[in-house]
Amino acid sequence: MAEAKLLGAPLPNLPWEDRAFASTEPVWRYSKNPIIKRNAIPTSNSVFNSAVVPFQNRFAGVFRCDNKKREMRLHSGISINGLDWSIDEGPIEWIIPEGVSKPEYGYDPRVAFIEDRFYITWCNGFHGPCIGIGWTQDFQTFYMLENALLPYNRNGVLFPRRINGKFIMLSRPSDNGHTPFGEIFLSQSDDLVHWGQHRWVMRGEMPWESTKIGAGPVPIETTEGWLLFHHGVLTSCNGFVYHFGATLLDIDMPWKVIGRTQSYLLSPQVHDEQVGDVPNVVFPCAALADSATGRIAIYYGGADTVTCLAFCHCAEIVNRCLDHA
Ligand code: BMA
Repeated sequence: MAEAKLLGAPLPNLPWEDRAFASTEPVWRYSKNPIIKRNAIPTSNSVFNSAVVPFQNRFAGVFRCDNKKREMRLHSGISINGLDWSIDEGPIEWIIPEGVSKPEYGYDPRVAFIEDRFYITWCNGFHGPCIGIGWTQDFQTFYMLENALLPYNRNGVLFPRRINGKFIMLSRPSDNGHTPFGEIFLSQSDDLVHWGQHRWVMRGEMPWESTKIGAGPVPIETTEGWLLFHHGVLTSCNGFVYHFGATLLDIDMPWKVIGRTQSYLLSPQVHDEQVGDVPNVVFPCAALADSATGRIAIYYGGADTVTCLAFCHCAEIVNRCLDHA
């Protein structure tokens, strides 16, 4: 089979570090993790599970900053190199349509550039967690839309383009607590307001994802299908352990799984992932990809406390999905 290639735009300033010579890992950590510490802004208790995108030859992002009252808030940020971030001290103030409730809280954002603007999806507090959606064009003014799906739901992730004329969103129906179950579903929309034509996508199959799974970064388009990184959770005697793996979805019918990694790609094995406010969590919310080189940089939260970076090659991950490795 031909080597899988990325179909998006080149990104010459993608943050990158080569795999260590002695390593054979498909995903390897940035040697200077964490890239964002818990106290990156004066009010923050922790900055993690955050989403970044290329923006005007630089990078922009929406960050989960839990404050010292332990309120979960979304903040906007900007970076020249994708590594050093300047995060606004105040949370995003949404311009909210008539009749839509102000978010009670917001966490675990994803950002997708579709057509002419950046869409943000996040876990929005609306009588429990549900999927909030909004947009910006400049990372300064943010417009909220109607909540996309009913409570309780988390991990709302948009595809970066329409498929068969429809906007497509993955989500993970849940409960109002620390949900002990979860499978990925897909919904379709003509206008990003009305969602339907729901499809079931996948459940956890392997032990590392046996409790629940959820979509991670915005899916990445490749010649072999959509590459989706997803988190997978197992329940140990000491609580949940969050890993991540990858799945390849059909390009035109993205509810169809072509292949997936049987082994996790990253699990919490180093200090920033094992020690923090919630131990043993790696939680990816964004990935940058350079189609010229096939390189991918994955942004993930470590132990619900800091933001970390890892790297991989598109073709190697796609091969693992197809080989069920
Ligand atoms: C999930 C979400 C994530 C978090 C994870 C581990 O339910 O709340 O934000 O990283 O739990 O605590």
